[in-house]
Amino acid sequence: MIDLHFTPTPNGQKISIALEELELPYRLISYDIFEGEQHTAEFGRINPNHKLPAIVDHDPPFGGGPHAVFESAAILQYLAEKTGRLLPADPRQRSVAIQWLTWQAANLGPMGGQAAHFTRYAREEIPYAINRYTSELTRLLTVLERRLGEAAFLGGEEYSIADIAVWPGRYMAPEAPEYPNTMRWRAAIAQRPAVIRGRDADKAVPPKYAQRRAVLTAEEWSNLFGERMLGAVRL
Ligand SMILES: N[C@@H](CCC(=O)N[C@@H](CS)C(=O)NCC(=O)O)C(=O)O
Repeated sequence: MIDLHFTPTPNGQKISIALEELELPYRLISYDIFEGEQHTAEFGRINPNHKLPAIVDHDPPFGGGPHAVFESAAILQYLAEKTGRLLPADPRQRSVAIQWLTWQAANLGPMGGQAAHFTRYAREEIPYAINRYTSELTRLLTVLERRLGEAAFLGGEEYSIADIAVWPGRYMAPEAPEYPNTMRWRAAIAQRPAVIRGRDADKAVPPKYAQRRAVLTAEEWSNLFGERMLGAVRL
């Protein structure tokens, strides 16, 4: 059994989708990050970075008791290696898939996150920051579009954890006809039964997550971006 520590955002959905694809039994443990439920010492022992998602595998392939994994890309890789699925067996193709998985974790995820922060959550409108991060996001989406113009999936001809890493964020974004290859790839993956089940893993998505421009209370802001966030990692 695997415990999935989860919040209903694209990062969380990556893992619920992978677990559904791999038909691994899991228990969903939901967190309200606006309420600061990720800041407990107990969760810090599972993820020292205090962010969702994280998993605890009670039956790791190497034995020795429960194993905790944090960072969505590391979790995807762990699950693919545990099952021998969702990563190409061919070493060259596997290397390509790992490159795109890393590209999402190191580029698209963080830059998209900053673009969302400055357009949706920032307490003051800072045109320089909005321009910087939305330009970088546009550049990365263009890189994605070009890749999906030369191959069916990010790793090549095989659907893999690289696609699962990128898909939830692109699915949440509005339709973008200017990126036809990305839209074709997005629609194809959206039809997979496991993707539908994983995407809807927690139907009780708080409306706060879906707002175009989020209006947070002082406590919610502190939990996500202020003193309460810092307090969780201070010794
Ligand atoms: N690089 C991390 C990002 C995790 C992350 O930022 N998670 C967000 C939800 S999408 C979170 O837990 N936010 C709560 C907080 O920042 O306190 C991953 O890929 O797992």
